[in-house]
Amino acid sequence: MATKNLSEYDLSSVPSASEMKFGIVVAEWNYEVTGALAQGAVDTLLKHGAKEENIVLKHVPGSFELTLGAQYLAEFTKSDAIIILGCVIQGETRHFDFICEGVTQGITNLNIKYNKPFIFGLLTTDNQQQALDRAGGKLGNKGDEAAVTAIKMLALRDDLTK
Ligand code: DLZ
Repeated sequence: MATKNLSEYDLSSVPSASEMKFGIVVAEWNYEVTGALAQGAVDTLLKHGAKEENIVLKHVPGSFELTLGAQYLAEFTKSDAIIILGCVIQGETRHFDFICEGVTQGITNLNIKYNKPFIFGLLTTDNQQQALDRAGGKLGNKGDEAAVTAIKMLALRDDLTK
């Protein structure tokens, strides 16, 4: 995957997503950023063959709610993989640390509990400009990267279970 630009990758290394089903959960906080992440993720899934009807996109209020939102998608939809998109910007309170730690641990636990990919698409930045740079700006779009990661993880599952 890309290191310098989150949207740069070898197209030929991405399998077809035509038979895959995706859930996407997006935090409404910092929506200028998270909306762009979501658009990037959807566009990338479609680019690699995913069918529109196989993509379920839902919103939650803030990043702290992403874990439960992702669990709802796993429980109540037929999603094979869940893409989790949020943006936490460092402020003057310790909210930043609490939210980041909570979501990171929560997503890790979901991967194990459901034995399916829950993709970490949470931007954790010092300021809004750094976030915009990674949401379709000069450093690409982390939503694109998250979508490619979801496809690759499902392809790995398919390879090992065929
Ligand atoms: C409260 C809060 C703060 C201070 N900052 C952010 C942020 O930068 N990004 C984000 O997604 N959410 C933030 N929130 C909201 C929390 O994630 C959560 O929605 C509330 O604490 C309610 O549980």
